[in-house]
Amino acid sequence: MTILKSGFVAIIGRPNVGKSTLLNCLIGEKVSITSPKPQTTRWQILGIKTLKNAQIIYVDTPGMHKAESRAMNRYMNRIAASVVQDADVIVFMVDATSWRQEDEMVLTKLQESTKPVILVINKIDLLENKADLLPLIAKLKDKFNFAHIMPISAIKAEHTHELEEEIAKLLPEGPQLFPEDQVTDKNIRFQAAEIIREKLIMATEEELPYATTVEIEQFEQSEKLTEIGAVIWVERPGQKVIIIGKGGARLKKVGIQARRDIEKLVNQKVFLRLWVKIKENWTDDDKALRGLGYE
Ligand SMILES: Nc1nc2c(ncn2[C@@H]2O[C@H](COP(=O)(O)OP(=O)(O)OP(=O)(O)O)[C@@H](O)[C@H]2O)c(=O)[nH]1
Ligand SMILES: [Mg+2]
Repeated sequence: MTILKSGFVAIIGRPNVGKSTLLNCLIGEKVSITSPKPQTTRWQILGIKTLKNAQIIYVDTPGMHKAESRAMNRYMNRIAASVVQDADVIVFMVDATSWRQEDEMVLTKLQESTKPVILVINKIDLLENKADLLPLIAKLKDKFNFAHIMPISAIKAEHTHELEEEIAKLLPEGPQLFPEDQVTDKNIRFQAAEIIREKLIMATEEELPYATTVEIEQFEQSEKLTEIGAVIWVERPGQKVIIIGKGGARLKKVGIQARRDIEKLVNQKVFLRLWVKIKENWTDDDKALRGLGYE
């Protein structure tokens, strides 16, 4: 195999437009968690795609949102901004069904970039009439000189192959940067924590998805079994009560769902133990954030 082109492709946009769904679709594996709730992704996550002549390194990012006061939100916005700076190609993703102020904010940040930007309009499967896209396209064409404008559906893999072809054309010349069988930069431990967080986000409402993080305390793999002990950190005693649920029902459900997904990931039986603990105000405490892996 001869790799002639390689580079980093930042996938950016406001929360919930479908960035992580696109990453998983392009890689053909679940490397980044997704949910119907905004601000799901909190880290930069690489999805590595090795083609015959090129290696594309997609970078999933936290959705950029209005600067909030909490340290956690500042951290997420900072990651997204730094990924943009280091990228060779930028995929700016918006939702075909709604243009918001936060989209405008992301676009403003892109004005400074000298890299090619592809506008990806996602969720076109939700449109009754594809012609409904035309006003949005016309408006955005006026605002920025995009390298391409591509309407897609990440969830149905519609036009995602064409998107990849256009991305590959824009990559700079370069060597193979990762082994060809590697699909992400994250290890199984990280992915297990993320799977638990995804199930928690799905099982909780209102502010709770944003007040939780998962820390793997024990991770032991033997020939037949992976044993995992994880702590779910929350900010307040009331949140702990909610996550545990009546008679432990909610925590049990989260554990069962997470275990099933982790078993698929490691291809063997998993024994998963979950604890819920309180670290007051961790989302707004820089030191606590660093301690929990947000660096
Ligand atoms: N109908 C439809 N839904 C989609 C599509 N792509 C993503 N979604 C849904 O949109 C929601 C958000 O998807 P994510 O991939 O988590 O969005 P994200 O941009 O990564 O969100 P953050 O990580 O919060 O920034 C999920 O419920 C997805 O299933 C699509 O093409 N069509
Ligand atoms: Mg995401």
